[in-house]
Amino acid sequence: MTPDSPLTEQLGDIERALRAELSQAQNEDALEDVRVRFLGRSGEITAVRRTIGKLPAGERPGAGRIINDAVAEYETLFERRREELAREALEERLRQAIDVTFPGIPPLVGSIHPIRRTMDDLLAYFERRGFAVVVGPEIESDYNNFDALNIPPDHPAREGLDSFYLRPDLVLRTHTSPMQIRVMQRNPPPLAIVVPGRVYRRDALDARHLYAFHQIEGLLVAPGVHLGHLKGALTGMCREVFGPQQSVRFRPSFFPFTEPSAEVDTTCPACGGAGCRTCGGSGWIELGGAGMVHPSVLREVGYDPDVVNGWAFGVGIERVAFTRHGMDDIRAFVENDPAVLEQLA
Ligand code: FA5
Repeated sequence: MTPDSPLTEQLGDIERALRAELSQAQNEDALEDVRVRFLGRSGEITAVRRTIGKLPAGERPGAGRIINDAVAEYETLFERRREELAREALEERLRQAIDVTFPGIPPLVGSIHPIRRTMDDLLAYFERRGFAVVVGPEIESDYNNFDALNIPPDHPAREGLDSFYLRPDLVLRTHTSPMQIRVMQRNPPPLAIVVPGRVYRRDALDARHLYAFHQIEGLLVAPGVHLGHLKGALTGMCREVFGPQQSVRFRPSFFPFTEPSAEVDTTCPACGGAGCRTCGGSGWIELGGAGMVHPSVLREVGYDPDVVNGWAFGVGIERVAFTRHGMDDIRAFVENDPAVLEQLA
């Protein structure tokens, strides 16, 4: 400050500098720094006030008023900048909290699990053909699960290794076939039923095996029933869920409760039949077992095998669903990864 500078000009310079600094200040702390430098006890204004003493006595009150007016103006500038910063801070917080231009998060929509859907489709196929749907307990007597099905006590499936025993006489059913016994014991022939349900086995987990999985049992008992009906029913079932292009084969096999017996295979969905790890190199995936109900089983429930005969099948639902969706590992159904389930929906 030079003694001959007019006071107002000097205050004008200070105001310009102050405005510049205020516009640079981005928060409360920076604002406070500016205040100290301009209005603080050792700030610029104090320096200006000190010069009043050097003025002639008559000019001092006027100079004091001019300075006070200027300070009042500076205070207003501070206040405006403070409000501006507060508004900006609020807007920033709101921007972070709700950006109305941001695409929304679509709600996750659930879907029917692919196992349930395949089960429903298989049941619907048989219901349309007059089969009744029945369900039964997952805890079974070993009589229903084994003995009544002509599975002798020395059969490997009866050893604890393959089954989960709860008591010496109670087992988590290893297949849906014990429902054949329950239904036939309570109902006279003819009958046509399908039984969906969960079954349990001590199998080692791999691309084709779970230790809790689902089966559908089918049972038709009436006079004159033959293997051709069974083959037709299962071929039709496969066409329904896979479409006509999928190959299905019937392979002679053995079950103690059917004679003759067959296994139903389909082309491996992972390799298209070339052979891969999923199908153990065979190119085929086993869907289920089937056959003509063994006369011993019919006799066991009080039916006369000379009057009625029947066919039965038990199909693994996971295997059907996994073929249907062209998967390479059955475990995906129980891992329940939402991304995978969404793809299958
Ligand atoms: C049976 O369970 C017989 N009760 C089927 C049957 C019923 C035959 C009526 C004759 C008359 P098997 O053990 O093969 O058979 O099993 C049938 C199907 O269940 C298999 O073909 C397969 O599709 C499925 N399955 C078997 N074990 C597993 C497993 N650990 N994980 C997933 N699916 C399995």
